[in-house]
Amino acid sequence: MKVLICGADGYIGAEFIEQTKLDCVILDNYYKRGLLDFHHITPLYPVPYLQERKLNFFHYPRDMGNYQALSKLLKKEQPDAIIHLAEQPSAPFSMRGRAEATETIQNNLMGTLNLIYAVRDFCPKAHIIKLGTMGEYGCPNVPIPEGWFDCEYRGRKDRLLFPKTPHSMYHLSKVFDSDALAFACRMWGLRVTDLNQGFVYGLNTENRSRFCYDAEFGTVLNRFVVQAVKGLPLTVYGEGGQTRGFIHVDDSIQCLHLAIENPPDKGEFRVINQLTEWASINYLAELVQMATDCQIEHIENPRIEKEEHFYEVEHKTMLDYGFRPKYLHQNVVEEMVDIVKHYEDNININLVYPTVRWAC
Ligand code: USQ
Repeated sequence: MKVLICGADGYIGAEFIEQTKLDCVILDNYYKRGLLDFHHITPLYPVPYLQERKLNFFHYPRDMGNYQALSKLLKKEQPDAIIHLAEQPSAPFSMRGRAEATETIQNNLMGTLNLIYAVRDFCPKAHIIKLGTMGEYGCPNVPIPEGWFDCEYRGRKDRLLFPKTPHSMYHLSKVFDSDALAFACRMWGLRVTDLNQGFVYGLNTENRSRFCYDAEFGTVLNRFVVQAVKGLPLTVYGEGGQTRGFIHVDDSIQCLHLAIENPPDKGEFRVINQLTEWASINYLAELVQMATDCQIEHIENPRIEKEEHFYEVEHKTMLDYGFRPKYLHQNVVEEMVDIVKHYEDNININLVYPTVRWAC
C-alpha cells in the first residue's frame, strides 16, 4: 500500500507523516509557510521544514497547480491512496477581499481539478481522500446526513447529495471541490472519500505540527487555550451560540487511516462526517474557563453567521470502521494548557484579535 500525502507540511499532514507506518511519498510546495510569512503570522513555535526532519519519505516540492509535474509524479509513483490536504485552509483569510477569495478558490479548485484529471489518466484505481469540511453544510434547520440523503418531493423519491450553504469563500471552495469529485466518480468511475471534518484542535509535545492561534489560521479552541495562557479574555464572537463539530488532531489522523483501510467502490463518491462531537462556542469557552479561571469576553462578531441555531450531525461511518474517539473533557484542555505554557513567551498578542470582517 503506497500513499501520497499532498500538503504534508500542514497541521494535519505533518502529524500524519510522523504517526503513520504506511509507505508514503509526500508533496508540499510550502505555500502555507509563504502565506504566513507574507502576512507576518507566526505559529506558537517554529516547525522544521520537511527536509530537516528525519523522515523516510521522498518529498516532492511540487505545486498541485502544476498539472505536468503532478501527472508525472502520479505516473511514476502509482499510489494506492492519495490524501489531499494541500489547500488554503482559512475562512477569514478567504474573506479579506476579492484578491484573497480568488486566490483561495483558484488554489483549492485548480489543485483538485488537476488531481482528478491526473488520477483519471495515470492511476485510475487510486483512492482519493479529500479533506472537506463540516462548514460546507452550513447550519441547516434539519439534521445533517453523511453527504447523501433520501429525498421525497412531489410524490417522487431519490437519493441525492445534501444541499450546501457555506458561510465563507473558503468553505465555498470546498463545496466546489466536493462537486468536482462527485462529478469525477459519476463520469469516470473514480473512487473518492470526501471527509467533512469539524474544526481540528490539540497539539502534541513533540512540536511537529504547526499550531496557529492567530485570528485567521488558528481554530477556535486552540485560540482560546492560547488566550487563557496569556491571561487574555477569551474572544467569543457575538452571542456564542454558534455550534460546531470538532475533532482532536490525533483522531483526525486515526480517521485518515480508517479511510485508507476502507476504500470505496469504483465510481463511489463516499461522504463521511469526520467529527467526534459538537458544542456551542460558549460551551468551549466555559470549558477553558473551568481549566484556567480565565475571563470570557463577547466581542462583536466579525463574521456573518447564525449565533443561535439547530445543529445535529450524522457521523456513523467512522464509528462503524472502528474509530475510537478522544472526547473533549476538561483534562484534555488542561493537557493543552500545559504544553502551550512552555511557549508563553512566543505568543504575539497582536495576532489574537480578529481583523477581517465578513460585511462590506
Ligand atoms: N470563533 C469565536 N472566537 C474566535 C474564533 C472563532 O467565537 O476567537 C467562532 C467563529 O465565529 C465560528 C467558530 O468559532 O463560529 C469556528 O471558527 P473557527 O475559526 O475555529 O473555524 P472556521 O473558520 O469555521 O473553519 C475552521 C478551519 C477550517 C476547517 C473548519 C471546520 O479554518 O480549515 O475546515 O474549521 S468547520 O468549522 O466544521 O467548518
